[in-house]
Amino acid sequence: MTAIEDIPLTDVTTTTVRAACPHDCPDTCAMLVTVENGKATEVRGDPDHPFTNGGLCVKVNNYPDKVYNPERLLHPMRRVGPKGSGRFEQITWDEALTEIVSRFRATIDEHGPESVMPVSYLGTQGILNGLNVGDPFFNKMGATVSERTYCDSGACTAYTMTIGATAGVDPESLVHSRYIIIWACNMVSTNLHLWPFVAEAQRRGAKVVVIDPMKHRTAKRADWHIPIRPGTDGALALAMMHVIISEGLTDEDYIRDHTVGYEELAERVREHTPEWASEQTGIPAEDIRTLAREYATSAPSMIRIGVAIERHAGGGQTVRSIACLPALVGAWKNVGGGLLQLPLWAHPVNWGAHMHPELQTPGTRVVNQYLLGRALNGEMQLDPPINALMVYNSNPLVVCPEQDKMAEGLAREDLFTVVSDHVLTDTARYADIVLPATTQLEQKDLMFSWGHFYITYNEPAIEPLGEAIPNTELFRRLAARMGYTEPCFTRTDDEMMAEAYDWDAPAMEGITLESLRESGWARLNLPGPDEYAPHAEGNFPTPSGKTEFKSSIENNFVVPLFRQGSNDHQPGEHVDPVPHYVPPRETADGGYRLNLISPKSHAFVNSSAGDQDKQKRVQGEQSVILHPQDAEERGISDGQYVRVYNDRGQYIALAQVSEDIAPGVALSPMGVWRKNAKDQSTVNAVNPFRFADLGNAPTFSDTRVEVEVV
Ligand SMILES: Nc1nc2c(c(=O)[nH]1)N[C@H]1C(S)=C(S)[C@@H](COP(=O)(O)OP(=O)(O)OC[C@H]3O[C@@H](n4cnc5c(=O)[nH]c(N)nc54)[C@H](O)[C@@H]3O)O[C@H]1N2
Ligand SMILES: Nc1nc2c(c(=O)[nH]1)N[C@H]1C(S)=C(S)[C@@H](COP(=O)(O)OP(=O)(O)OC[C@H]3O[C@@H](n4cnc5c(=O)[nH]c(N)nc54)[C@H](O)[C@@H]3O)O[C@H]1N2
Ligand code: SF4
Ligand SMILES: [Mo]
Repeated sequence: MTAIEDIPLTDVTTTTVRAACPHDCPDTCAMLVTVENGKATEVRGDPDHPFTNGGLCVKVNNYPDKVYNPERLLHPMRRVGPKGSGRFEQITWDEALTEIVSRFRATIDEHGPESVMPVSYLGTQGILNGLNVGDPFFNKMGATVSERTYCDSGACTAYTMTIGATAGVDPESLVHSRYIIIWACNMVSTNLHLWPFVAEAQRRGAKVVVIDPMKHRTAKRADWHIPIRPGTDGALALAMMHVIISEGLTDEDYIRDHTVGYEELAERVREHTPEWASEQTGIPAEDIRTLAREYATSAPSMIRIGVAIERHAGGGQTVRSIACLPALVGAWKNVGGGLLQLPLWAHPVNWGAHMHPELQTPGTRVVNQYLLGRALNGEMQLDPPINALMVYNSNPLVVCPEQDKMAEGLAREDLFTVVSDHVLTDTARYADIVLPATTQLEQKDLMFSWGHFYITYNEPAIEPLGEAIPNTELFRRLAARMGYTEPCFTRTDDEMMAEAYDWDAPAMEGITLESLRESGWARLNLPGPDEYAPHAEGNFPTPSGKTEFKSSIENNFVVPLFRQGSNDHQPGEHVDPVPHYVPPRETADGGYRLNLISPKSHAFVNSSAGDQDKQKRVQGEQSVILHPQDAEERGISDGQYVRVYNDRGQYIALAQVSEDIAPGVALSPMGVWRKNAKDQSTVNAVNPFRFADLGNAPTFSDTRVEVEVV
């Protein structure tokens, strides 16, 4: 074979392929891939895409390194060493599939299909290869339904209860906002391509406020950073409403025409004075008044909530309260006014065609992945126990809480585990069979977005490496071996793509698969960002058609998208229909005095890229940021290794002492692999398994720890 450098320049065929970043990130960037003689040499952002605007990010701009990583899994493998050792031997696809299917069949025969459990999330966000790719297969099997609620499901429940499943504000309309509150979102790291729209608004005179325990990259660019105690945002929102109502800053016409339950809300917030909220949040009462007044009197005023807003006992009610604010002041009347959570709801994705919930046996057991450690190690006393696990698009050992219980469960000799991934992740090391998956450059897909109004087409740029296959092909092969004959199990990628969206929906007018393939992306057929004010005249997709201060949905629920389409066992327990305060669950009384939060890393996407050299260099090792006061009390100096611990577990972290973090709060970014950590455990070793109040959301920010020098 001729080495690339030996080929005369004139013989090199260079093409540019239109692709899409696959990551679970609101930006869903349009990528251009340079391919030279069949090898991808570069990725860059599409300069014509209004959101991507020519740039990718530190997580992805060396994507070819991920594709050609020498550690890539290129063949199926079978475990030969003890679980967790990472010792495997190469086998053929035929051997792998035969073994998987015979082990699945054996446990189904002996214990029933619920003894098999899939574990997956958003390793790729593609409609074909992402969230729902395995759902039809496991629904048909009757396997335990995997509830996947660790990202925004509590916020989705709360948001839907209040204003319905609406797209909310077009992120590009933010340039028109005059007052922007960025609430629990580190945009410059996690939603980078939205920042230029905020910066443009700021240039035009808008005030940008960040509410966050950490003065992070985004907060440093804001006009006002308001440090808050984690998990107390609900108190702040209620007190803002108290000020707005008691000082007559409401929009009476908007309230009369487009809301229900105002009397009950006004009654509820009467007791929630700024002084009361100050005690909960640590924010001076006068600052709370100023924030409420400025927010209510600037038009258009805008709130961007991050996913982190839901990660504590009262996360759901917090989002309920925040979602009431725009209607209270009539913010929705203007372009650039209102609330931005998940514009995903603008995308008419044909979810049913991907999940096939009708294949599910009614009454099938549901187990939440957030409890996976307990489900596997026996503490949940499941009957039947989980004897076979299939993991794809996820790395649960890093992203789920109670990491030690999970490691204990995964090490069970009687558990048969299959993992499909790009590399041998922490979870894959415990697998009995590992399967090689293609990366985005080797597979075809169509991308929705949870951060903007564009659909993006991902054309495969190169041939699959080794024997890697896309998830779609993996489930076609498995279904054939299991003898599943429904038409959905033999669909080609092109056929799946044709079903991906509801092409007849008004938002899809003028968009076809052919046009998408040609141009790489298209904006949904909605009014432009200079005109889009979806709720200027109300029209909320709630039962009443209004913002529901008092919700007509009075039971807790999980959006079916997060549970393989299942609507079983719904509705959940009764919920007070008027927003109220739910304080953090864990307090200093237990002896662990620091409130730990574990938001996203700057250089990883969840745990993805956590093993890539460049990203590891940028991110550094597992760290913990402490306020100088807290560090001094414990005799800790910057750069020292410390032990972070509570009753659930511990990990070793490099201490960073900084005024940027609020006193009493410790911050450890998530995503570091156990394999790369000092004592083989990372921040999720200490996080709790308990849910928040709505939508079975996680409580990663509702954790108490102590820290000591090692
Ligand atoms: N670089 C990078 N980008 C990513 C990801 C990644 O892993 N890395 N992951 C993607 C995914 S899956 C998601 S869900 C999004 C999430 O992105 P974001 O919504 O930005 O969420 P986080 O980064 O987890 O947390 C944001 C901020 O919330 C703060 N915070 C934590 N608890 C509380 C609280 O109780 N109240 C308040 N007010 N603030 C709090 C943290 O200090 C942090 O600064 O990012 C996406 N983009
Ligand atoms: N402490 C703490 N924990 C958290 C969070 C937090 O903020 N703090 N955030 C939570 C949130 S918001 C989220 S979204 C979850 C994320 O949880 P996950 O979605 O599990 O995220 P990743 O760890 O990135 O795992 C994705 C895996 O899928 C693999 N993958 C990527 N593409 C493909 C593919 O095409 N095929 C196959 N088979 N595999 C592929 C990747 O290599 C990677 O190993 O983590 C949650 N956990
Ligand atoms: S991770 Fe997000 S910001 Fe980075 S390239 Fe992908 S979509 Fe864009
Ligand atoms: Mo997420």
